[in-house]
Amino acid sequence: MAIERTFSMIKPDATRRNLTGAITKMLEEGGLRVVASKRVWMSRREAEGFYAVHKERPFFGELVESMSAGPTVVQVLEGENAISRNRELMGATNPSQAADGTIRKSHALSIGENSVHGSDAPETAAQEIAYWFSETEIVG
Ligand code: RTP
Ligand code: MG
Repeated sequence: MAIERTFSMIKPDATRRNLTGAITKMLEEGGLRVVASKRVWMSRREAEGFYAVHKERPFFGELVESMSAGPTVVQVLEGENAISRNRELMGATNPSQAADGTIRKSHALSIGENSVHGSDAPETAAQEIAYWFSETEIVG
């Protein structure tokens, strides 16, 4: 089993509803450890940079708007197979398709306001962690 790190966000739709603790508890109970965490209110420019891979997608404007509409909690999570484990705990992008017990099934409002983000591969995890954190902010 590989100990990995992944990047996670508790999105503005969730911080607005005071769900930071509830979601973090689901991540911790799912076997992941929070090794870095901070609350940020991202600018439109930061949201555009973070989601640059989606810039041609029809939902890009809406995504940047919702991600800069309030505070986000950015986190680094560590654990066995953390990348895939976090994606399992999150559930499907569209909450109507997410499995019971997942974060999105329990808390997401819609496909756009879906409460959490998690990196999808080792390369994106490394890039996304470096986008928000310096090495000294991560304490394993
Ligand atoms: P994420 O990257 O946020 O962990 O989610 P994901 O892999 O499940 O979804 P992805 O396809 O990477 O899309 C990134 C985020 O864009 C928003 N989205 N909106 N309105 C729409 O049709 C739509 N599709 C995607 C979601 O907030 C999604 O998490
Ligand atoms: Mg994605």
